[in-house]
Amino acid sequence: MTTFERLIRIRHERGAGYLILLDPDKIGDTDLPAFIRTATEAGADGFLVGGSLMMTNQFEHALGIVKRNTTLPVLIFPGSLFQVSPLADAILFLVLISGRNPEHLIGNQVLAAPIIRKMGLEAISTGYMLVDSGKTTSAEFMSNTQPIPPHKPDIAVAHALAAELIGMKCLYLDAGSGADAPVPEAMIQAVASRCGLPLFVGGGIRTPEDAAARVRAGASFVVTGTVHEEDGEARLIRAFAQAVHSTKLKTV
Ligand code: 1GP
Repeated sequence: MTTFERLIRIRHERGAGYLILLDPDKIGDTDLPAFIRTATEAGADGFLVGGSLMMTNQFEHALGIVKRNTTLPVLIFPGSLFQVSPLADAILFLVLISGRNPEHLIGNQVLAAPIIRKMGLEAISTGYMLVDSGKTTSAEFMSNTQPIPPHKPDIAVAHALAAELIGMKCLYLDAGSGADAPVPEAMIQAVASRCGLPLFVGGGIRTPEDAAARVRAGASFVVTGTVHEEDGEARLIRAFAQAVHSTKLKTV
């Protein structure tokens, strides 16, 4: 079974999946092996590893630790071309469709594709959309793109449909790591109801209630990162996992 199929099965069996993002730059003094084991036992469904900016050379090292301490899917969430490694189960092959920067639409993909193929790494084609949250996030600054205005769900829908028609496998709506506010429910609802692709939602999700609201609106996978840098306790991870797994999609 491919990693993508594993993710789809998780979503099917649990209603929605709960993924934890680890930014190797921000792990700092965290006891990473212990955190990964705790998160695995507490009900997370997988891990994303990556960041918009790498200030350390810890990427592959961190990836190896994550892989050695969990049997859950481990995916690269690449912030740059430097974040490619055969140690992961798969890579979200991001196309920054919300932007108009050719490097993030095709340039970097052309550079990375031969290496990814050579590594035998599974690539999951992902239409990636940045959504404005009021303050400039690292992803927005580093990608030199303009995010989608949060009160314009139709713009997100049109981008999502384009990704679907092009043949991408999934979508990611991201307010950016550490965003002041998560992606609005109305935008998630609009995209999920008009487009059939699995939908990752992340950025600025700080409470289990925030996560549940995103599942209710139609998120297939909820991603949290920053909150665990502040509180790495099992209790919080369990609360997020429970909120994601027990919430049902709201049908209108
Ligand atoms: C960012 O979606 C991820 O790309 C996670 O965001 O760090 O704000 O949880 P946070």
